Amino acid sequence: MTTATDWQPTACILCECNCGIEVQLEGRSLARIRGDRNHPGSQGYTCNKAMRLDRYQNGPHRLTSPLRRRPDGGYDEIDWDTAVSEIAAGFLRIRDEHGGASIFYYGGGGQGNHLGGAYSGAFLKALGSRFRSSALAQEKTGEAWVDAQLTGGHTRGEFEHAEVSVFVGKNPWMSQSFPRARVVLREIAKDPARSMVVIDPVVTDTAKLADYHLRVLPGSDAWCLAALAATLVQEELMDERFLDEHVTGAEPVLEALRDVPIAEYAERCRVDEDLIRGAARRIAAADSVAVFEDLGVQQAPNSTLSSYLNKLLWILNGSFAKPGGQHLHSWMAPLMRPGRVGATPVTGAPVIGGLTPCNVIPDEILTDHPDRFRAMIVESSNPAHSLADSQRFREAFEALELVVVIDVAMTETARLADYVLPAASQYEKPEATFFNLEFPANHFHLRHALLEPLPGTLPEPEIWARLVRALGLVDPEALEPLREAARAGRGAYAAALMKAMGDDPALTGVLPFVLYETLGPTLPEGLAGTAALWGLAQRAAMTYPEAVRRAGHADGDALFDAILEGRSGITFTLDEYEDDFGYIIHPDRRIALEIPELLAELRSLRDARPGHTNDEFPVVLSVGERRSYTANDIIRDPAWRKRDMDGALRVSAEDAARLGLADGGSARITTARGSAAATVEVNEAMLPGHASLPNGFGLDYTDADGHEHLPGVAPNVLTSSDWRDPFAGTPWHKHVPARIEPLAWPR
Ligand SMILES: Nc1nc2c(c(=O)[nH]1)N[C@H]1C(S)=C(S)[C@@H](COP(=O)(O)OP(=O)(O)OC[C@H]3O[C@@H](n4cnc5c(=O)[nH]c(N)nc54)[C@H](O)[C@@H]3O)O[C@H]1N2
Ligand SMILES: Nc1nc2c(c(=O)[nH]1)N[C@H]1C(S)=C(S)[C@@H](COP(=O)(O)OP(=O)(O)OC[C@H]3O[C@@H](n4cnc5c(=O)[nH]c(N)nc54)[C@H](O)[C@@H]3O)O[C@H]1N2
Ligand code: SF4
Ligand SMILES: [Mo]
Repeated sequence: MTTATDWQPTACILCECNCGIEVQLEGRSLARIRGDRNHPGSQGYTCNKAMRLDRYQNGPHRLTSPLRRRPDGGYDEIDWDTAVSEIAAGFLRIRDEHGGASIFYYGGGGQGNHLGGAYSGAFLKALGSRFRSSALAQEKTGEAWVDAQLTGGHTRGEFEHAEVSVFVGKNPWMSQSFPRARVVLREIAKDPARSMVVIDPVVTDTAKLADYHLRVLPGSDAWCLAALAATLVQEELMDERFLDEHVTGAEPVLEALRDVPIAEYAERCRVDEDLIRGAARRIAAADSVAVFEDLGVQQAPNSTLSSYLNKLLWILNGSFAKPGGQHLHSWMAPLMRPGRVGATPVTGAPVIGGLTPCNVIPDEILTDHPDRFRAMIVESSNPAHSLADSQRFREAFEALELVVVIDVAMTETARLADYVLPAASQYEKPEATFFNLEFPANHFHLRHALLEPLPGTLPEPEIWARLVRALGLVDPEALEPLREAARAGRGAYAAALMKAMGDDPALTGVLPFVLYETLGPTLPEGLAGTAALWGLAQRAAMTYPEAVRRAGHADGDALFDAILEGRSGITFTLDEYEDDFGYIIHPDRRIALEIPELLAELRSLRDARPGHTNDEFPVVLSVGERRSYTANDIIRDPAWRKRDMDGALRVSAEDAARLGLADGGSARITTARGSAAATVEVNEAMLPGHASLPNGFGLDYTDADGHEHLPGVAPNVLTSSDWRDPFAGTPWHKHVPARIEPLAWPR
């Protein structure tokens, strides 16, 4: 038994770093929190946000009973058996009437929880559902499309050791995203032998530490990045040997870059030409270059082209497969299905990595098309708040025949559901994420439950198992031999599983369910939900045999045991730098540089001008900036914040003077899609003509005293699902043309 004073290892769930933390409980509250030094990735590091996790775990926002919607829009509490059987019957009916492909799945995990979503596939496959999406399809799919062609994998920079670190539309001081971000950024800034390049219109906390701050005009990154890459080519600063030995298709790319008019493009992105050339020369002179692109380009015009161009920086420098460079890496489970591209049933939009672009979801529902989506399951996500055009999304939800939401809280999305299923929180069940993106040492952290599930709630693996059972499509008898084999031991189990899947291929489709039902009961108390990890551990050991052994695990079973035992996380693969080449999927293990569609877009920059503003909407509004107290929609209680309580609209002093806005006053923001009122903050970091609003605001919350709160602006009342990248369909949240008018002066 643990006592109240024990420090228990777990992780922070507020961003994809999932820093290891230790928690002291008082009753059911996370009373004290500190960084866990034994965590192999974060090594004791946390940011300010982790200390506030009790506001996620406890509060009146927690759901404690399955809910069923009444015709009048209210909800009745129902028991789990009723909920499960009605939901299963509802989906079976929709499958019978319209086919399983009309059942759409969204989410599957947020910043801290991917284990539950690993079980959803069994239910969906059993029904014949084929289309799904998640937040990744409104940020990372353009980059994934580029990566699929270059290498077939996902790359990450090794900032801890890079001589030059480049951040493109990325503010890691606030948004983190790689281990120990602030420590690493400070080290880079202090070390005269290392440099930092930041491309951002805002003087962010990261930009303040930069040696080269390329303060682009919002939405002009393609021109800036083209000029940077062109400098490497035109000044002959490339690593020719690397290109000869490790790259194919370079010539057409170099040819396109030779044609780039650098001085003119510098002017178009409003960055001094000498600064661009200086940054390019610094990159060229470096032994190692690591690059991180994020939402500032991924959610802005020309986003897929910008992904391509920034990758040219490290490729032309040959900064791959060496310390401090850019790396491919192993996966415990890939976040997207790599390389896969298909099309959506109604609009034919690109399905990249298996994900339907978030922005087309309403179009796939609000239509008479026979193949439209008719039903939806949302797990651990709040799309009615986090996807473009909240209003249209709500209309789409209302047009669906059946909506089920699995969440810990009554969210904006849950309020549109026919059934809401209450999940145990991430501190009440075993959890893990597949944000395992590091190289050469890649880590995986299984967290054990700190607390019993809140009464009335269930962990997702159990929810999905009940739903699959209720479908009645898997014969429970057929699982009996596997149960028996599992009791006999792992070796017997593996053999029996192979045989069972051979005898009945349909079992492969519901594998996570089979593992949960048969291996689950033999696992240590409380860990049944980790059964799917046994399968993933086997796969990792087969896919990366040497790297897994080098990390100290003899085989898949040993890896699985290490995962169950390693309370602070483990290293699951340990690579050597040369191994990077082995992760390239092309048979020649070379980077395939030519992407004709994007070279055509690069050429078309010549006749284009950055910017989408007009007389009616003259300001560029970035909707969804990461700040010190934002964490997507994970914490609803506004009292978790220590400052910026209203999520202020940041504007430059010039714009404030021109528009008649006062610091602390309020303003009306209007876009072609919507309108909202916000508190104004005059901020010298902003460029004239550019304003910003944070993400994670506009969530309603009723506190324990019954007071209702609705702080800040819900970002996506202002965005339109039409504003999106032509390749990947990713939204332009950072580039919304807007009008800002004074509403009132501060009192
Ligand atoms: N504190 C906090 N951290 C988080 C999160 C959170 O909610 N809060 N969320 C996590 C998630 S899900 C994600 S995806 C990451 C996102 O992490 P980031 O992408 O770093 O976050 P943002 O602040 O959205 O955008 C980054 C930068 O883009 C800049 N930008 C705006 N327009 C342009 C442009 O036209 N060009 C360029 N080059 N830059 C531009 C902004 O000024 C901003 O500094 O953060 C993660 N970390
Ligand atoms: N305008 C604009 N929109 C944006 C962005 C932007 O910058 N601007 N950023 C986008 C980005 S990058 C992202 S990643 C998305 C994020 O948006 P979403 O994908 O909606 O994800 P989260 O906000 O993380 O929502 C997590 C949900 O999971 C629930 N939850 C927490 N723990 C558990 C659990 O254990 N089980 C279950 N079942 N549920 C749980 C929470 O209550 C919450 O409702 O927002 C996107 N939307
Ligand atoms: S918010 Fe991210 S960086 Fe901060 S402690 Fe949590 S996981 Fe670590
Ligand atoms: Mo994100």
